[in-house]
Amino acid sequence: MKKISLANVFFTMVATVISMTACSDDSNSTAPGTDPGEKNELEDVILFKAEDGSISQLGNGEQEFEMPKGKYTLKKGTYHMKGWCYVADGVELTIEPGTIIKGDKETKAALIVERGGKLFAKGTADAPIVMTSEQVPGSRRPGDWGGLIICGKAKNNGVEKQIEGGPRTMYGGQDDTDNSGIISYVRVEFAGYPFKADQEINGITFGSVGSGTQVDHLQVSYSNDDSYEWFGGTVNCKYLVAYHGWDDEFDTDNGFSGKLQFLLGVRHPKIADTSLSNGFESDNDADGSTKDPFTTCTFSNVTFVGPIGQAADFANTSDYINGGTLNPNNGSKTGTFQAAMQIRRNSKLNCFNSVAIGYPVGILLDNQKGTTQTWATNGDLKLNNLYFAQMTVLGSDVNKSWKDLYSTDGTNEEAGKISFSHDFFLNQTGNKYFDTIAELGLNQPNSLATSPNYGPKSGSPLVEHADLFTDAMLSDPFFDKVDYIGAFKSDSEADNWMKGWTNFDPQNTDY
Ligand SMILES: [Ca+2]
Ligand SMILES: [Ca+2]
Ligand SMILES: [Ca+2]
Ligand SMILES: [Ca+2]
Repeated sequence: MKKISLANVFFTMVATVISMTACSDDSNSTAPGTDPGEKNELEDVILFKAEDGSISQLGNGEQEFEMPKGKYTLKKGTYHMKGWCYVADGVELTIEPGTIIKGDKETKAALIVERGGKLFAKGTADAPIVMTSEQVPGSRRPGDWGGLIICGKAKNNGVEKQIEGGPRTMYGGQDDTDNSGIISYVRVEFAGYPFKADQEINGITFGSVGSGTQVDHLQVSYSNDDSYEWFGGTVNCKYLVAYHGWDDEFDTDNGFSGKLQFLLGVRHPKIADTSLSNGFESDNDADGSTKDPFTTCTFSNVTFVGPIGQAADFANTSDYINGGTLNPNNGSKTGTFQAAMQIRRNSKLNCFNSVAIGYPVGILLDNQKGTTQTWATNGDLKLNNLYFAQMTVLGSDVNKSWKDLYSTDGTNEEAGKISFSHDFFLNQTGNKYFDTIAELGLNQPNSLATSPNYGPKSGSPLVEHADLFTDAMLSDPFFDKVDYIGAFKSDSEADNWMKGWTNFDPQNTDY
């Protein structure tokens, strides 16, 4: 770690004064380091000389770089991030809209907001902030750099823990309203470098992030681990896209209790993780303990697009799922797909008003560790108004079986009986199963087609529902009380909240 020298403290004070007095209202300014007459106020503080001589390198080049205390504004421009850059306690980092940060491959670059640090990454629909690969178009792969990690002081159900993936950063505390800043209109592409085997940084990791933090309009594409993972915390999130990720779309652990609405997860048929890729993968903790706070996050209006239907020849086998041309060959193992929703290890995840298509298993309420099925029976885990279509099996109680098997302990099966998960799904308010994806009337849910569109056509069974928000769990004003199931009201441009700021072809974008 970089030691904070007196010189740095001095620079910090200067930088703070400058950034507080002179950083607004000049959005037409050139990228840092391009004006030879002007010394960049962040030079040798958080920005350093890059290989091309410009002052555009975020981090001093060491593996771990702690930003000195102070407030910094990264002007709109393109930066090369090296190493693990800690937005440490006492640091406020603002990133201007339209900024592009390319993560260094050799140092597994990652931007890490620590407890007491704040990130204001507030892009716009027209000028999102992009954190992406430094590789040239055509050569980008999942895991080209680390990712974005945000850690706060909200509760989790373990002791203070070090965040997954290698960096020093601890997460957790007692302040559920903790504020880590604003992350809005941000894309994270080709992140998830495997630090060690099975120790990846996710696309975006939230460690005990508090409800004072604003999170909306995020797209994670081609992550080499989960697209999003929450470890405890209370942060609420709206408008999230997980696109062609490696492991799970939305992974929730360690007592996460946030509210989430309008989420899209889309699989690539050739990419799945050795741990099995699921839409939701949810644990109370790794042991399935009954530690408080429980994982009780509440999702509404999710659209999960699984691998079935993404390619005519799709097979859920290790031969087929080899990463194709996107395999980074960096040690991350490919695997197969499992469930749209795997809720296990005592999680009490709730999901309403959502649609899932084309997974090998629809729902897996897994009692291998803990008593998740009991929570479901008791109404502590609610899954209502869910429409599933074209799963190989609707439900299973046995992990890695891919069969509709009944089990109350996750291993011993009761022959000839349909699974608890299957039965539970069909007996909840408003849930329906459709044999084919086509019956749902989605415009074009194949992500490999020329013009994918995950919205429902008029007349779709997903639209024009009254009373989708009657459950008390959805009474909070955070939830928009909409009349449709899934992430989108329709297939029209007007209802496409992804318009402008998302990018579904980051491989070929000239950044
Ligand atoms: Ca993970
Ligand atoms: Ca995972
Ligand atoms: Ca997990
Ligand atoms: Ca997984």
